Amino acid sequence: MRPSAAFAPEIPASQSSAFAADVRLGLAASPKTLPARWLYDAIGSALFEAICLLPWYPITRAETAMLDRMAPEIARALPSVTDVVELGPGSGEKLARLLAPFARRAMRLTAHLVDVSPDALDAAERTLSRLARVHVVRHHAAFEAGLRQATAAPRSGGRLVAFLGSNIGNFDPGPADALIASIAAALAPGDGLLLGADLVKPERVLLDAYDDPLGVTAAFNRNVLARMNRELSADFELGRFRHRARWNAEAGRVEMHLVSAEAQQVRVPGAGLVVTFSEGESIWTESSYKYEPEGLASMGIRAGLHVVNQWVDADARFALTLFVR
Ligand code: AVI
Repeated sequence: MRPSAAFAPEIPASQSSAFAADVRLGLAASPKTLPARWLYDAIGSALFEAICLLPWYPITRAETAMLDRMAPEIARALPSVTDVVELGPGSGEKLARLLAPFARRAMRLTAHLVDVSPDALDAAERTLSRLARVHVVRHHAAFEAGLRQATAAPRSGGRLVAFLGSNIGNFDPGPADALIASIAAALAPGDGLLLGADLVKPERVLLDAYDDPLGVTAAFNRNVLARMNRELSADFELGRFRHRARWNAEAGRVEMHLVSAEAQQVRVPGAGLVVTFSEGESIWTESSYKYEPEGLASMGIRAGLHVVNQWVDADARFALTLFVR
């Protein structure tokens, strides 16, 4: 069934063809996969904001509280910063807290927001409007492309790149290293990188975080099927797919899957595909890597950065690491 006009979002042609290309590649592969960035349309972004409020998902709360405590120290360690780039700002709430002590200085700050979701950019821009002397520049792009755009812009002082919320965890180790290396390459000597990342914790705690009892994460995951229905005229029946989170201890990651409850065929005309599922076969929709504090420090060091400080919330098992080039 096609979506009613009221729910049909405006999709730029380049976005929808990139989605179709990823769906074509991912659902024809074995195992079937989809890049996690497609979880974030308007509904997915709203569901992710709801996940951040859940008692079982500690990342956002822990990091927000740490930023409130540590932002003045971070601002003191980077006295010349006038240009802040955040990759994946979400609601912008954490960036507002990070920027508060910077914005109290006399100089004008430029905040570059990089996100694939226009809804997230709208929300973050609204949140930052409460800070005086902060000029917002939006980059509707994936992280690497947005980073290139943001760092090509002229700047009057030092630069801080904020990569928070354990967004790094959604990258496999090779691409994660490559992204940190690109960030490091965009920094001049004295510029900073603030990396917020989730740490390994007991399996039960991780499974509750990624398969919460309210079913919000399940809805977030299943929404990518609904998105294929809306944007690619697919005929996925959402009830025939189960949300599954599994802790892969060897790889150090939580995986999200959509598991076909039965053998079935699904048509995805917008991607030129008919997809066959066997019972129990899954689409792997996201990996969330979990780290040890030393591993996070090494990631920056491998990219030529120095660790200024690392703060660990021992209860939530979350780390903020400040690097300088
Ligand atoms: C955005 N990202 C860091 C979240 C995570 O924890 O991997 C996305 C998420 N997936 C399920 N719950 C939250």
